[in-house]
Order: sequence, then C-alpha cells, then structure tokens
Amino acid sequence: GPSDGESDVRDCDNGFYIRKCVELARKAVGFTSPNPMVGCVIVKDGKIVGQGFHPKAGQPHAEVFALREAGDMAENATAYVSLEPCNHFGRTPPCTEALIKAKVKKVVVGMVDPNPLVESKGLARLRNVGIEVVVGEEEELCKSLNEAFVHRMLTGKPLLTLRYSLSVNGNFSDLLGDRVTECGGYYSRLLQEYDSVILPSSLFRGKVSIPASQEPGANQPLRIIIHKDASSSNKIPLVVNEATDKVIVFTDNETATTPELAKKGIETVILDQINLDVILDYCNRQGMCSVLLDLRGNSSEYEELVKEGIQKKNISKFVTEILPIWNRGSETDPLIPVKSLDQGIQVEKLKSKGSDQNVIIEGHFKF
Ligand code: AOF
Ligand code: ZN
Repeated sequence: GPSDGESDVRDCDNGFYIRKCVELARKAVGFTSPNPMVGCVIVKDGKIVGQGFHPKAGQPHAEVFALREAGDMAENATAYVSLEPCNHFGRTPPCTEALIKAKVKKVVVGMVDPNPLVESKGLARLRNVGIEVVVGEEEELCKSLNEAFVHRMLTGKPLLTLRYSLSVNGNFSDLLGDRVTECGGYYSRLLQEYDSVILPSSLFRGKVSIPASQEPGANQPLRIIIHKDASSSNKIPLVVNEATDKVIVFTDNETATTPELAKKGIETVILDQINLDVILDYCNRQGMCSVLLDLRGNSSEYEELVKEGIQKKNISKFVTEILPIWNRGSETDPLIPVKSLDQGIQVEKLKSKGSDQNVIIEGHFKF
C-alpha cells in the first residue's frame, strides 16, 4: 500500500470507494446492455474529485465521465473502477489510455473484465506504464452487479431467471404481491433489471394492458409474448400499453396475426417451433444480457418451457415471492399435494428479503 499516506488514500478505504462505484453504476440499471454497468470515482487527498458511470452502450465509459469531472485533479490521484478498465477500441476508445493520459497514480479495480477483448489486458497495460494496480476489491459485489453480463460473456447466452409467486402453503399463484397487498414496487423494480420478460399470451385474454416498470424514466424490458398453438381462430391478442409499447410476439402460425398488430408496431416473429433455445438465441443476437421468464397464469406453455429450461440448464436462477395468502383448497384442488423431493435439483446462493406482507427469495440452480 501507499507509504506517504498524504496525497493518497488508505487501502482500508478501497472497499468504501468500490461500493460507491457500484452505487453509481446502478444508476444505469437496465440501460447498458450488451455492456455492463460500471461506476468510477477519482479520489485525491481523501476526497472524491470526480465520479461517473456508464449510461448506455455507445456512450462513453464510466472512467471518461469521472476523469472529465476531475480535470487536472486526476494527476497523482487514485481511480476506483468497479470493472477492469478496457484496453480496446470498441464503440469507444480504451479507458486505459484515458487514465494514463490523466496521469493517475493508482487504479483500484473491483473485478477483471470477462470480455475476452479485455480480460486482464487492461490491467497489464496500466502496470506496464508503472501505475499501481489493485484488483479484486469487493469482487463478489461487483460480480453480482453484472451477473447477467458475466453470464453472457462466459456462456454466449443471456441469463434466464424464472419468476413466480407462491401462497404461504406452497401453491403457485397467478397473483403478484403488488396486487394482493397494494404495497407496490417489488415487481416493477424487478422488471427494471431485465432486458426482456417472457409472458405467455394467455395472460392477456380479455385484457389490453401488460406489466410495466412503474417508475418514471425506468427501463422497460422488451415484452416477449409467446403465442403457441396459434391459428386463425386463436389470434394473437393485441397487448399494448401506449406508454410502454416494447412488445414482440413469437408465434407458430402466421394466420394468427392481425392487421391491428402491425398497425400498433408490434413485431411478430413466426417460428416453426417455439422453445427457449430459439428465444434466448434471439435475445442474445439483440444484445440482451438478461431475460425474465414470468410464471403467471395457468398455462401449459409454462410447463413445457420450464421443464425444457431446467433440463437444458437454460434457466440459471429463480426469484419467488411468498404472498400473504393461504390457499384454502377445494374439491378439485387438493390442499396438501405432497411431493417427494428426492429427485429435486439443489439450489444455492439463496438470498431473501421481505416485509410483513411478502417475502422474496432468490437463488441459483446448482446443476
Ligand atoms: C470500461 N468502462 O464503463 C464499461 C466497460 O463498445 P464499447 O467501447 O462500449 O466497449 C464495450 C466493452 O467494454 C464491454 O463489453 C465491456 O467489456 C467493457 N465495458 N469498460 O472500462 C466501462 N462499460
Ligand atoms: Zn472503457
């Protein structure tokens, strides 16, 4: 670590500043794909003299905004970045050169960039010109910030998360906690984090509104509507929220389309076979890092998609909400359908949060 202690920051503050970077990075939640969220702060004499985040693919990187704000103060300062600075010409020039040009003395990095174009080359470049480099500060936090980006870089596919709601006695429900408790917020905040959300068209029978992020200015994921077993008598429902009309429909029969869909600007993709591989491939080619598979309603489409997704290991995560409701059961709906869990798939990295109205649990499949 630094020995002068005067013009530099102490290593024990590294975590604090990287956490600050992550907080900045999250301002762009939902907007950066296919790029990661990244935050940067420039610290001189124990004070933040510049800060920035990457707002959107195609726009400058976090380091550029932070250096711009710091101006001459960047000389001999320490730069904190939640992700390794890039060393390649992409849509924007390399951040390593910007840091070198600004004459920073030290760079503290949260995690190595898994993008093969970068992957430790940025760190090597900085070290080569004599800049002190520290890597792996708050690494787990930085990795979870960009879980979807990292997943896509490593697998070539977007991260697919399964979402569903359960009664407290363990039954799947078509409800959302937001509706049950009117406490609001959970589902719309979840949507903001995703590039797209898959919804079966049966959810929209007789309705014309589709779920949306509620907060003003928030990311609206692309709604992917699956319309299976389509036909001229089983038409695609017209589902549009005027304010948030990012919708695409996957269907297996073009006679199910209507002129109204085209008029509303809803794209329809006609496929021989609708399955998760095809959908994920489509999302990947559109530069999406994350997809939410929203398990709502009472549709056989779910059954097939989820079983396929688990079997092919396309689904990586789940997020479930326990609702403040006890399912009463009925003659046709057994109250206690006990299942053997012997053949169950282990899940790991469980996290939970909640209030007195609901509990949210998320975790990862341990395939
Ligand atoms: C950084 N700082 O803020 C971000 C980085 O096409 P480009 O020029 O935007 O480059 C995209 C790649 O750069 C992206 O895949 C990731 O590896 C890295 N993102 N790097 O130094 C940033 N957003
Ligand atoms: Zn960069």
